[in-house]
Amino acid sequence: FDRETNMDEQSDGPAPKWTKGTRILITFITMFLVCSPILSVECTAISVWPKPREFSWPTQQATLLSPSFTIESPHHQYLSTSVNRYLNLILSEHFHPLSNQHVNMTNGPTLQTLVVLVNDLAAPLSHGVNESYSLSIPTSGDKASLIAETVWGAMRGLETFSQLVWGKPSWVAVGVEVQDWPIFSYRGIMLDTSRNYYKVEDILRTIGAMSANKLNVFHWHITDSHSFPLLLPLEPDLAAKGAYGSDMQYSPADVRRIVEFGLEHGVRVLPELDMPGHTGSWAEAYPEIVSCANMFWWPEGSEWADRLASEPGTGHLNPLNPKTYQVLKNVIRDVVTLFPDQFYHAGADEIIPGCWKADPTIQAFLSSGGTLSQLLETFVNSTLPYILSLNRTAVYWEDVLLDPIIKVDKSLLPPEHTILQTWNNGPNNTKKIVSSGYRAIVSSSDFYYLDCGHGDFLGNDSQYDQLPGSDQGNGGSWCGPFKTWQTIYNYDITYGLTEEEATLVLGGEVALWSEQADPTVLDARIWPRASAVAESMWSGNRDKNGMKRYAEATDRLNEWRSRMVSRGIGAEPIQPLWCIRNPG
Ligand code: CP6
Repeated sequence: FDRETNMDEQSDGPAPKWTKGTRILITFITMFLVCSPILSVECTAISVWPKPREFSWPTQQATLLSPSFTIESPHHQYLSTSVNRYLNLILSEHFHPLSNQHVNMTNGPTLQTLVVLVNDLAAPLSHGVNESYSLSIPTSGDKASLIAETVWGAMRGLETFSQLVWGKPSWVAVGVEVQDWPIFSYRGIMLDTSRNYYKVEDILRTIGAMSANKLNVFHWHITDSHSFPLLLPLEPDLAAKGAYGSDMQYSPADVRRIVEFGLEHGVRVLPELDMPGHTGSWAEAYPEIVSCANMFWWPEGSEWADRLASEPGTGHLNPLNPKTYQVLKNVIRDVVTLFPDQFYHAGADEIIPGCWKADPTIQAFLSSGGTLSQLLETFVNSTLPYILSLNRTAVYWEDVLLDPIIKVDKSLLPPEHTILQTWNNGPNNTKKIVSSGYRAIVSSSDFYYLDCGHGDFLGNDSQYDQLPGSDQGNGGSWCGPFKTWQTIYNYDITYGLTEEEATLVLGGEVALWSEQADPTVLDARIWPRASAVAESMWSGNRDKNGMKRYAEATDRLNEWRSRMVSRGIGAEPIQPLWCIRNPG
């Protein structure tokens, strides 16, 4: 109560000549006047994250939200679930903002209803679906209205509305007009569940938080060299033998729950079973189709690149073994059955020459004049047509086009069915991808990798190794410095592109690789830094004059981080509370 009304700053304080009883009485009367809805007072801030494209609140007015407030909406399998969830949240959240802002509390009618109208109830959740909405909360009358083209846009608008409500009793901003739509249609987070296992609840919590940040693609890097946690009906041995344990698997029912939860939150689930590299875990079930999986040491003279995956025994599927494709046919079919999304992530990053070369049949192929790129081409040519025949658009890591040694000929990658995801070396790679006619998803590791902050397994190249007293070679930073939220926020994913090239950039994605992350650090590693990418992708990182707006964003991000915490997301602080209480 104190914080909402900020009494200390409002009243001049009682005159000392009055008795203690009178002072208390006056204090109570003042508190009543200040907090009753008839005065203009310094009150709590409202802030929306990500910032809407067009937001106006000229009167800075607020009214009480009726305790019997309701949301009226057309019936829809996922929208109705979402409406119920938001209604419960709005009535129970009572968020206390951290800082103060001038708000005119009106004595108008309480807000009774939010009416939701959707033009096209049938549009499915798919890439490029219209997510626009307009929200109008008038100063008179007791109804607000939310109009959206699709149910997915309506969900974005419900989130915005929920952020315009605060306090106990609940106040809601009125005289608000919002027109909102995203800049980029692909706004994602990648989570690696192979290096360390995450429970279904951790994934659901992440998807829920994504939705609150208007992020719309959960890229699930399910399998890798370290474990194979996905139970596939046609190939159950892969998880039975390759998971960390029977209690560390995702069953088909788990997957359905996650996909369904995504739909209820307007978040697509994009599956990735990385291949042909990063498949050491497959060797537990099928040692005959994986090369180098059991290579726990590297020969004298190996290039550093031979170890770039920071893991011994990374494992590569053998493109020359017909058995590989028998297994893959089942695997791909199962994945397509489990995951309805139109995109299918086919992996194909970090092929390491030394790993393929460890296999005798591959050795023979290379000795008789075959090339490493031909091996990858064989692999892509034996899997991509099948993926496309199942009506999917393939997403590959950029390496298939840009790796200096092992890449495929462009003719094997039809641009209308292939999207490339960058991760190396900043914006130049994006330029190479889009100028070759491919659509791009940008995840540049210099900006968008959320892991790091710890020493590596290789013990090389740390700036700290140079410091006196350091245990040389025992530090290291295998993925560069920790990325701050500002670094993430300020990154322009279409930097250096022509206008036409920029249209091929679908959006951006931050990635949490899990060599050094697991559920104990999940929320704080992702939030609020993924909120930075969320705003940057939704409404940009610049103000109306084209200036970077991270300074203005700081106050809102503080509020938003605090609201996320009150919603059960363990987002880490970006500043001490002192800075928020002492602005400027
Ligand atoms: N695992 C897989 C990884 C990485 C990639 N793919 C990775 C590479 C470099 C850094 C961080 C992560 N751990 N399968 C690259 C896409 Cl810095």
